[in-house]
Amino acid sequence: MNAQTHIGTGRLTPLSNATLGALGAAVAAPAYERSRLRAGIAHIGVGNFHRAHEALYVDRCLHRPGHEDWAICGIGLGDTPAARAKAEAFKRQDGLYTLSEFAPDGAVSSRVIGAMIEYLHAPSNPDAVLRKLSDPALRIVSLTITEGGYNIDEASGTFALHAPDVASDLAGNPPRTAFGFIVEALRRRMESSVAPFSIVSCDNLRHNGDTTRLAVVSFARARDAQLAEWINAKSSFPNSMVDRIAPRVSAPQRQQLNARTGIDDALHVVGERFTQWVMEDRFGAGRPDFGAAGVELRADVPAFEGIKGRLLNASHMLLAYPALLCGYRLVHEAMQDVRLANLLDRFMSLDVIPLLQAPAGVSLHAYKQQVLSRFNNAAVADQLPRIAHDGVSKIPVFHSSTLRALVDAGSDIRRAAFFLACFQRYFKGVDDQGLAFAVHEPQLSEEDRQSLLQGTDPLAVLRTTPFRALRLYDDMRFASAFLAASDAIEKSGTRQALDALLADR
Ligand code: CS2
Repeated sequence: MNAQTHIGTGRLTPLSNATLGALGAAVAAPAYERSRLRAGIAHIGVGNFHRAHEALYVDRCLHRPGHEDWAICGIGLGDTPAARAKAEAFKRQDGLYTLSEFAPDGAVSSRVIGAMIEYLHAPSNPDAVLRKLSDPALRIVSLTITEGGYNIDEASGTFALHAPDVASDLAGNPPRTAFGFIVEALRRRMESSVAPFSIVSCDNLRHNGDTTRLAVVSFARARDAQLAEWINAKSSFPNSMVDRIAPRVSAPQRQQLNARTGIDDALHVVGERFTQWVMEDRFGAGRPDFGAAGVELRADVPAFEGIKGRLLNASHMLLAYPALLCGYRLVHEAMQDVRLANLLDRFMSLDVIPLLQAPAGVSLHAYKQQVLSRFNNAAVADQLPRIAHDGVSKIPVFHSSTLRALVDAGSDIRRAAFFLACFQRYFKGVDDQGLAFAVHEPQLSEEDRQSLLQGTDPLAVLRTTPFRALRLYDDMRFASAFLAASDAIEKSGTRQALDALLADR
């Protein structure tokens, strides 16, 4: 292969182990010897977020001595043409890809991440995945399978054994879900007296480690009670708070960034410069020196999860629906609209912060300001449809505790009611100018979809499965604030409804 192609010649260098030594100065490359690495971590769900976050921390670890056994084996569960194309690209590029980070002033820095040394596409070869997860060298399994992917029924707080893919895995078919793979691999490990791996959730769930334990142990119990006990007693499930905004990368943006680095990378990912990972130090089977790589190992992770989910993620959701209705499609553009920026500021200051306990050393006011300025980062150009996606799974996670507390305490519920009224209107898929946007709600049940589309129940969204447990439709004060907000949006449009909300202090 000819690796001698350079920026300026118009030709880009293909990315693989063979070309790593020939990359230009515009990009940093791994300084460790990849051929000496072994996979100690398997990651299920290798999306943009994982590649811009955990893989970066692992890459830093691999630059330290004694870390050869901690590389990553990526595992993809998706069975779509796009998922297959991604698996092909990982193979072609030897698991290598570029990460470009944007500072608030627009400065870009790019580096090639070498942490992922293997990639297994599970639907093509489930046995290979089971073999990998049963390998004693594998000591951590981490997950980004989305907030809805844990199959927890919001109302009962239990793992939904009847979900179709879970039921198929439990019936003894080749696994399709993360739980099917993890539990079968743990069974093999138990049988051959190999210690279990630790399981690290990197999704934005409340108590994500405890939730993962609940899901894995419930799945195992449905197979074999003894196995469930073994996993519960021997495996570790550290809670962690993960944070980095990693937008989708469009084809033109990828081309532009590739032209800058001189690398023809089909898997280029981007992120803001900010990154944070706070994790409990509970790894029964060992871990890399995460602390040296910038991970904060602390015991008070739930407090961090609380502030991150209820301030940052909740504000993302609160921004996305009214902003889409106002006609915006990018986060930083919506933030230039002072109404929307004020809505977020007041929501965080007045509705959420009084309910939170700050972790030691953290100022909630400073945290709020940082969230606002991160959303304002124009270079990141995050997409509102990305945030709006799967609101049915995400809103309950990030907003339920706040909603519950505001209603119970008789506090001001107008911002919360306006938010949910915007969410209900969002299902129409048309903004205030009459322009259409796509609505992606993969977890919405058919029954809920029908009731939202019929439009006969003015409180429909409050009665959908994810919100039913909160019984907001039964709370007179909330229901009437919700109806008032829906009416105002209907009559005068989202902007004016928001103006009225903000004027009325
Ligand atoms: C976003 C998150 O998906 C979402 O709704 O809020 O992806 C967010 O960008 C990250 O959690 C930031 O850490």
